[in-house]
Amino acid sequence: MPQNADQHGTAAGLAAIPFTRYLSAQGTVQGCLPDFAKQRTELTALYAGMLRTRLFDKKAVALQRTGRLGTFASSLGQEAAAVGIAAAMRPEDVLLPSFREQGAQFWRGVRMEESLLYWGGDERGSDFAGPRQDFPVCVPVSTQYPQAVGVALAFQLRGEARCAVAVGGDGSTSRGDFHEALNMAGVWTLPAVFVINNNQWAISVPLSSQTAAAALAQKAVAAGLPGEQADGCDVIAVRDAVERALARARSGGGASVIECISYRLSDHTTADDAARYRDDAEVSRHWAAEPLRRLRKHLQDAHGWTRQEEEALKAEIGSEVEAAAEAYLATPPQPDTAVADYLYAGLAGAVPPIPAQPAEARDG
Ligand SMILES: Cc1ncc(C[n+]2csc(CCOP(=O)(O)OP(=O)(O)O)c2C)c(N)n1
Repeated sequence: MPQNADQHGTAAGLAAIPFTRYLSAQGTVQGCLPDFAKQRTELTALYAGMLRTRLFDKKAVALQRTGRLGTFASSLGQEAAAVGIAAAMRPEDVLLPSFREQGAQFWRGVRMEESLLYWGGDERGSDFAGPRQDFPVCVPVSTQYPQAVGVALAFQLRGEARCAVAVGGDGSTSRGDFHEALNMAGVWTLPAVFVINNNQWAISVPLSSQTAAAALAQKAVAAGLPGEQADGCDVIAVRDAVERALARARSGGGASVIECISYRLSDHTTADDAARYRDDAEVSRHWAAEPLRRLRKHLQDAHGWTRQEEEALKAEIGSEVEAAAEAYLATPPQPDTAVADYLYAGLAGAVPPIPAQPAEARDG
């Protein structure tokens, strides 16, 4: 988190990179809240979206630990970024998520059991009943950015007022795809928003070993795009920053880069043990500023959020998560051949026969 940075102020030493935060780490308000954040209903919806993500996350990890789910990428501590991004989008926009944006997917209508099917290795989990045009989870790091350029170009060519929103991690900004995508989005003034979810780690690689750049948002500048930072544990800041970037893109102003600064409180995935490469004290420090606690404190102080309301919401979402897990566990598995069903329209004749090789070519 940049020190001596304030709302709409400038991160230390970065004249061109604005930084937005409305809720301090303690949940107190800084500056003047945007209109949506003055309304209790809006704030409780954002809080519910984050709680839904967290309770789902806990269940998914438990399912994996008991052998009933494949490897799972937790989003513990990153709920504000996911929910803030999705809350800023319109239904007709297209989300191109990485593998840690369950909260954004749920907000946009992806069902929890679909997500569990995906993490359970079932292709049907990517065939969302809800946001039909949203992209499936993207595991290859950084490929979602050039895909977003393609989507945004299609919107531009068709004259549609829609935007593509791609999300990736801090590590994803070290790959060529990221820079190529930003470059073309700049040249073609595309309606795209590139969100960097800077959770400080790319598996065991800390940010300091990933880049010498003082801010990842700075990487926008070379592509001629505006780049800014938001406190990624403040859902209000994320939604506000992404909303402004989307408004700009929708009105023909072109693409932007938003770096959301958060912290990955979990292991990288359930196949990882972060205790082997990072310090417990660092993790504990970040728990104090996590997104749910922050917004809950504000809801209590400014909107009279009660313990009863908290318990009722937890119970409601808890039942939703249990029902999704049951639906997932009750889904009959796909046949083994399904692995090829979603790769090619048809296999027969798709691969030309390999001509016989002369013996010397084979051996040499
Ligand atoms: C092209 C590619 N190379 C390597 C990997 C292996 N891999 C999976 S996640 C990851 C690190 C990603 O870090 P970051 O972009 O910061 O995202 P985070 O996991 O922190 O959300 C890597 C290297 C991959 N999935 N894709």
